[in-house]
Amino acid sequence: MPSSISYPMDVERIREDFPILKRKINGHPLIYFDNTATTQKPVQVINAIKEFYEKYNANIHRGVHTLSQEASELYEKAHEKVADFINADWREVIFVRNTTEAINLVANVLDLKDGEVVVSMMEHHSNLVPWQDKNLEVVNIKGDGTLDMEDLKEKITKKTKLVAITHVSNVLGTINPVEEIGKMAHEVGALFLVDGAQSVPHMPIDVKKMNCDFLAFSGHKMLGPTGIGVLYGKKDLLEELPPFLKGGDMISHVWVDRATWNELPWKYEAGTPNIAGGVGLGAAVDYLKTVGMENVRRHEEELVGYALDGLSSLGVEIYGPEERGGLISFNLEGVHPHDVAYFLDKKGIAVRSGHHCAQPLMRCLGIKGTVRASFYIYNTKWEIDKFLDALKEIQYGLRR
Ligand code: C6P
Repeated sequence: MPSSISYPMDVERIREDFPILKRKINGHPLIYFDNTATTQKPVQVINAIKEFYEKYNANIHRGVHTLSQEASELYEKAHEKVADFINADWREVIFVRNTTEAINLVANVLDLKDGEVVVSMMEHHSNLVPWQDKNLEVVNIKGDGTLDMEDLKEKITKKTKLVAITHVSNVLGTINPVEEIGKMAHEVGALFLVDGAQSVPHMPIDVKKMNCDFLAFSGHKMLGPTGIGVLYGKKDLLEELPPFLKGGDMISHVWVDRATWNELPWKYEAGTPNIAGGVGLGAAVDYLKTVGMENVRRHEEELVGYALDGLSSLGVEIYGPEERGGLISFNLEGVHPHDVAYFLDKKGIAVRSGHHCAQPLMRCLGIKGTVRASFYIYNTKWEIDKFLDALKEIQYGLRR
């Protein structure tokens, strides 16, 4: 665990916590630039899960025996850690499987009939498809990859019931002005949902400051295990809305013909949850807090600036604005993105290629896909140099 939270971060020290970074891929040291898809896990998270199964495994809220009590406490503590991380009340933190499930939960419990849902052209399918059976308004993006705020102003009207926008685009890296968008939504009496899949892992997040009604994010994109994610919702709203899934643990009293609901957050956590996953996410949050989210953001800004300079000098096509999260989508003229990714893999470099679950955005950009390099706390400029060298090799091969 890093001991200090000063900047610059001790990246070499951080790297020691990630066993997978010692792996060689195709004879080369692994350079993992696919952090937007999922991040690697430090030993602290791996050990927290291992320790849970070795010492505390039991079902929660269902037994008076010691193990069940301990497991319940650990799981509840994980909610508290996540709540503190985003400045929420722990009862407002619902554990789900991932961002996708969090957004689907909201889509299933809100009554959006006779109203409109406003989304943007840069949404991931997970914040688009769940709304497609509602009346949809889609906000355009500008040539530089930022949200068209004039179009947004026009599309948020008295008919709007919900504005659902991504905080950071997983393709363009665009950081949307969520505080401003939230104000616009609330002015017309609409609710505001933020897809935080690409922001919560990478920058300080304060739900009170953002004033969102819902925030969705995934544990596996912030050092945590897969299968655990979060829906934050304002307490008053969650108390008022109906439950989504029904069954064990989400009830208070049950008769054969009716039931009453448990208090938050359990009202929205039906059935046996991913207890070990929750504990693992708690450990991930502990780790990120030690590093410091301001430091995470600064480190990524530095890496992304360095990579952008390098990529520009190679003359590749770069998508998205200058001011961005820690990811870059690009294309090499005349080479299919999958071929670039395949070549990079031969050098031990993992990037994602394709449409990145954002097909409408690809159509809007007039392309089939991109290559995407995305960074996190353990990445270095040395790795970016290796990545740029590999791209130069591809360009050299094309010229021959
Ligand atoms: N984007 C990517 O490689 P899940 O799969 O539910 O954990 O996250 C869905 C999701 C929602 N919104 C945004 C902005 C996202 O980036 C993602 C996941 C990954 O870009 C996997 S497709």
